Amino acid sequence: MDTSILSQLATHFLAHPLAGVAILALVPPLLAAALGFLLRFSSGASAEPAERESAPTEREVVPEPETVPIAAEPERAPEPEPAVEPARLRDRLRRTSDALVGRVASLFNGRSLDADTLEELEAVLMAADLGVRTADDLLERVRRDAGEAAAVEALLREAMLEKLRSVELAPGTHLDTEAVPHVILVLGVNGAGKTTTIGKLAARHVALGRQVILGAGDTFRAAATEQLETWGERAGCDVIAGRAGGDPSAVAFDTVQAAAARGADVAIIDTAGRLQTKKPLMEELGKLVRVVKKCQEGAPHEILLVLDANTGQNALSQAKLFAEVAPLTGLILTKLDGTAKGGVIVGLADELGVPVKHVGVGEAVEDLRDFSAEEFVDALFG
Ligand SMILES: Nc1nc2c(ncn2[C@@H]2O[C@H](COP(=O)(O)OP(=O)(O)OP(=O)(O)O)[C@@H](O)[C@H]2O)c(=O)[nH]1
Ligand SMILES: [Mg+2]
Repeated sequence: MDTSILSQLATHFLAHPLAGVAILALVPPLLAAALGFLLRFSSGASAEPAERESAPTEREVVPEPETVPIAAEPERAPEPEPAVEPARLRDRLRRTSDALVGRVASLFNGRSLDADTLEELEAVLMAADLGVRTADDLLERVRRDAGEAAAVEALLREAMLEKLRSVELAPGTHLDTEAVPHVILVLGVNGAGKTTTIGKLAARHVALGRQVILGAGDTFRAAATEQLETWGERAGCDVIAGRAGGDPSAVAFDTVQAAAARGADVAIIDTAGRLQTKKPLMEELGKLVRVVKKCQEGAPHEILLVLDANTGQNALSQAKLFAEVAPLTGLILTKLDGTAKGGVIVGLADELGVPVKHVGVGEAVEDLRDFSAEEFVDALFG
């Protein structure tokens, strides 16, 4: 624009009667803005809005675990977790393998199949927690079919595989669901590993993109609810809890209702585990199953019995008692990593015929394995 035009405009503006008022009104805010600008830069303050510091977000109120950096950079994608190689089943089943296969192998080391070695084999099988019936059956097969010492191990392997195959699920179906919500009841005596197994199971369903709700049906022990809540937090799922000492059936009912209302895919209900010989517990569990049946058609879709492999033959008698109060749909045998009594799984398969869904071979989430007869026998026999 021509400067002469600008100077003419300025002259007209200044000659206007309201020019002084306009200048007086504009100057203070302009000065304040300039001063503010200078102060911010001279103090080295960041360009973040002041409200960020005075009003912390919810995330900042909850203390983060120490390993999580407080000033995370939002725009950078998180580093992928290094894949944890799950421990080999063979390593975890080492003690059972030694007690069963190891002893059979050393028994026949350089010896032939005769009355003496057969008697010793009987003792080994009886001590391997297979159960009397199963041990007898295996011995009978060796007598009838083995012919020579060198064939015994392969024959035992084949016979055990056959028994275990009758209780395995089709590969890839272990976490299948039937309905929304798919309701799972978890039973078992004190310390069998119910709550831990529920935590692992929940984490596996969540990893498949499913919404999971847990029910703290063990209302008899205060710590039981806390333990389940810890697993719930870890797996990223809600926990429905009741009053301490309250009615476990009411918690089971609330859990199924909440799962249905929230559109959850899976509801897993924990239960108390007093000794199976105490009648009231069994009555309580019977009632709980009836209540869950009334909540939703088809529920419970699964009733899983958790058994501690360390209890050996006792696991078999526990299973028989639980089967009387609830129609068991699956077994989970835990703590196979720390016991020589894992042979009980063959006895369970033989005498109970209830599918073995999972086996627990450690305390981490990835230690809850889908049961496969072939993998199991391979791990035992090497
Ligand atoms: N080594 C090993 N430990 C396990 C396994 N499963 C569970 N445990 C441990 O066994 C202990 C008992 O497990 P819980 O899950 O509390 O057992 P529970 O059946 O809920 O016990 P109650 O609530 O008392 O009835 C815990 O220390 C678990 O970490 C497993 O597969 N291997
Ligand atoms: Mg528990």
